[in-house]
Amino acid sequence: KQNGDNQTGVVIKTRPKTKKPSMYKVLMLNDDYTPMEFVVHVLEHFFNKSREDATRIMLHVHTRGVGICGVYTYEVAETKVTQVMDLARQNQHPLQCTIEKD
Ligand code: NFA
Repeated sequence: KQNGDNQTGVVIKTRPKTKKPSMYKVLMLNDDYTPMEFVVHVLEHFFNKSREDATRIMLHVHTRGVGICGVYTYEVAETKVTQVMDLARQNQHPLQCTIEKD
């Protein structure tokens, strides 16, 4: 199919078949052991948050139990979860992140 007049005077329009990707929230879970400063560092380093936003999100997770680090395409979200959990494990912190469809 093409756009435009196809000999009949009838104009058929096609839409581009591009689709917006599904988006996924990266959630962070509270625990009793991961230092607050480590969580703030993670939010600054992997989720590009300012120190102020990182501190706000960390305190939200600390008090509410769960919070949103950011919203990304699946592959980016998965990569961030892996990076965060790898760094946490290296530092022997139990910090957990998960992905949830937006
Ligand atoms: N609850 C942790 C503490 O008191 C801090 C923390 C915040 C851990 C957010 C995980 C996520 N040290």
